[in-house]
Amino acid sequence: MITTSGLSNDLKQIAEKVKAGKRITDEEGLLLFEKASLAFVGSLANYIREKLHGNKTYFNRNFHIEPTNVCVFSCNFCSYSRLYAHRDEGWELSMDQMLDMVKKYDGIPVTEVHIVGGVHPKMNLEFFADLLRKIKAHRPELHIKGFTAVELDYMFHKAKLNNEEGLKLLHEAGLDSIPGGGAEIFAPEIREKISADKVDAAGWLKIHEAAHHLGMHSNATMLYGHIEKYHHRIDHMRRLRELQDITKGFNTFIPLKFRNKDNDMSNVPESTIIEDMKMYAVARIYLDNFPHLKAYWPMLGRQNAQLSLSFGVNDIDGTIDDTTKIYSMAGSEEQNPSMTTAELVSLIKQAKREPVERDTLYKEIKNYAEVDMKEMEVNPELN
Ligand code: V47
Ligand code: SF4
Repeated sequence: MITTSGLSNDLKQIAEKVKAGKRITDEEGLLLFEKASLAFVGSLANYIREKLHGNKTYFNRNFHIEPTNVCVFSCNFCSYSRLYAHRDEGWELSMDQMLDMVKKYDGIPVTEVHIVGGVHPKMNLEFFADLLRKIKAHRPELHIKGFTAVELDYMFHKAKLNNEEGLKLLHEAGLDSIPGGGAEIFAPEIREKISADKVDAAGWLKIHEAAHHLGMHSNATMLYGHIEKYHHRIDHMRRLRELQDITKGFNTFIPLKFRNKDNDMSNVPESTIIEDMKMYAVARIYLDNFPHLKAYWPMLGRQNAQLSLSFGVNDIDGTIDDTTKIYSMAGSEEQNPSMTTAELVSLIKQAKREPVERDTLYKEIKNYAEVDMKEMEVNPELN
């Protein structure tokens, strides 16, 4: 229920729009950030979330491969990468090491591998196409979500291919979908200050558009809570909403909270939990054409991810199994991000939501609403 008594007329109008299923404008989005209480945006976001998904809260069983943290770029917020000149301080996985990581999951019912890393000048398109073919030869049904638009842009330029040619080649080699990373903040006046040298907004959007035209789905992120202003966040989401109107290829929007440990922006304070929840809620209200909103728990911490389920979020990513370092290196409280299925299910149930295991494209695999937690502890199939 949304109560509107005591609200100013402009906020009342937004509530009326949301109740009628109408799209809000940029100005209204900005007003929500600037003027609305957390309780108000939360109730609107929750109304939309429950209209779309009821109590269902999705997660998947996944693991990451981070091929390298050596990177030709130098984003100021990144705690993870090492420049090529300092590559002895970083890691570079060989083909065999990466295939061994996949083989470690033989017999374990994971459905997705997420491949993401630094942009290494020697790991080129052919190398990654080969990796994809080898993963698929070993485990054809495993969904490969791989390579941010930043990694793809660099690979395609080096291989002298356009986006369509490069994506087609990788898709044929086994790439199923594209993660949402590298978007940061699209507005050039902020992008130039935090990640000046990598693909710009237009380039990021073109890659996702080309992927959607090839029938591949993708996600979109936004790095928030640093030097950007609210209007930059709205600008970012507007560009995504416009592309989604055309292609309908985005599955999920993932706001990523800036973490400030050990990077060149360590002097910038991190956002408060109120700001974080507001970010999720406004995203749920503004991005009316995005089916899903994800809280990525390794970055936000599991308790805050749980809280976000009351602020529009209907997905908390997956088991991860301690296979990512991006956030632990940036200061997340999740130093060894790994959750069993039982832990994820219990986290969702504590928030009085309905845990549903999904695949990457949101096909439902199992609804855990009626599964007894005691049975989960003793049945390895459910863990
Ligand atoms: O683009 C790097 C972010 C992203 C920091 O598609 C940081 O399902 C906060 O995109 N503080 C890569 N964020 C990770 C990513 C992702 C993660 C989970 C799921 C999906 C998906 C995509 O990590 C980068 C950047 O925005 N990042 N450093 C930092 N200090
Ligand atoms: Fe490289 Fe990505 Fe880190 Fe930027 S965020 S320096 S592109 S690894």
